[in-house]
Amino acid sequence: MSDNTFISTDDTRTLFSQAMSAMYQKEVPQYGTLLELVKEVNTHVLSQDGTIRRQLGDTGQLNRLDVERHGAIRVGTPLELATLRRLFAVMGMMPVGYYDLTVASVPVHSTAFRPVEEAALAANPFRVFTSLLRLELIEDDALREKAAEILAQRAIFTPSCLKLIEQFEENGGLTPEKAQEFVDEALFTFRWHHEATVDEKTYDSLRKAHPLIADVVCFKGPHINHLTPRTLDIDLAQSRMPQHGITAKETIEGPPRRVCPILLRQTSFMALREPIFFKNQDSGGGTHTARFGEIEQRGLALTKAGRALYDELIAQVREMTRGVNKDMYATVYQDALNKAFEQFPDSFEILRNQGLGFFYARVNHDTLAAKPAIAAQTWDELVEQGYIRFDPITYEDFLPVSAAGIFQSNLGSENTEKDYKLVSNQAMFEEALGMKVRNEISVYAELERNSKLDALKILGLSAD
Ligand code: OOG
Ligand code: NI
Repeated sequence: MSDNTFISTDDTRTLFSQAMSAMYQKEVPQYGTLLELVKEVNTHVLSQDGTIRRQLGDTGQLNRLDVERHGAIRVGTPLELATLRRLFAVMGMMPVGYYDLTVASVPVHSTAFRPVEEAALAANPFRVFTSLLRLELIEDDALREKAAEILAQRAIFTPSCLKLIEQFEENGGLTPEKAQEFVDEALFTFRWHHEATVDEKTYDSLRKAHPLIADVVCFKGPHINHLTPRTLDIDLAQSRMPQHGITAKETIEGPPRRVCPILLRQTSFMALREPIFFKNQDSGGGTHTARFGEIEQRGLALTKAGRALYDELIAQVREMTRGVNKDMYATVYQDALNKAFEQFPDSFEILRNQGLGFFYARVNHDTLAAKPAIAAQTWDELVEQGYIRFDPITYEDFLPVSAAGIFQSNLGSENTEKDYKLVSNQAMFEEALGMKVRNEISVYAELERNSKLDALKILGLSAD
């Protein structure tokens, strides 16, 4: 079979993310409302703000905005995680980054499956935050063994799905027809199931150990627990939520509002307390909170130095808000955040000059046509003379502290203050995954480097 009979992994990813969005809209109607709100806000921002419109256009993000989503799932065993790695590869998604959530009392570690190349990101940056339960953190031996036993019995992928993954791996691609079949089959894994696979007593004891353990262990599969659209103005979206009947959490996670957005800002709301049915139970049942709503605004990807400064300022905010009582918290937090981030430059030019963020180098073809004999020696001179423009590279990943805040605000309040003794264990996660995760900073560095090499080539200059 020749290569051009295969659909691109980008197209399979788009088919899948659209199918997942349609499925989630049916499962969680409020998600549909959220999509409308985000669309309304984005249309408003694009009509008001020419700079954002140009920047998104120049970095290939105008088209992707409408399809841009991230989802999240949680799995229970190394085999489930490793098979997900193979499933996501069919859609051109690689594991990027390692997140240790035990620091926030959540017994999982995670990665994000996402595309990494510039063209693939422009086509559709669909990402799935994927967590693996750390069973070893359940202290009670009997309960831990019981959880492992329950997980060992389930099969979260359909046989056809597994077969299509194998076909992809053997042939190096799927035909459009097979890709559609793959999407339908893969979707099964992420569906919500009202029937728990355990009886009420087992559910309760696992839930008591940690609500997340019950969420992972007691169902047929790793239901998608949220699907997040990207807004261009999260404050505006948040302020319009009540008009749409949505009550968001009080504070927005991540950096404060800025002229030049950095990293990621997120807010979420409880979506559903869903009725569930237990095994061996004819009537009644219980409820489970698994699914929620979330929106996010994305900004500049930071270099190692930029990220270190961000982490330092967030630590300062934590100091400033320690012990503040609940009623005052949102206000004090907001002030502390604004105050601390005065130390983070808020101009793209300064951020670039200080090496705090990553940027795409773009050639201005008009300048090149008007002045083809280039005398500039440095990047700064190329910028000054109008040959080159630097546009911010968007952060495509997650923030563990935000993720923890999101986890906690949606699990229900009971019993989530655990002091887990085990330290982060990337090696153990990678062994389960079956490969190493890509370091996110090096992914952005490569995007920047490639754009510079391309630009130099267009300008007819050498790369040294
Ligand atoms: C994942 C939470 C992390 C985010 O946006 O930070 C996440 C989960 O609740 O499973 O999606
Ligand atoms: Ni999320």
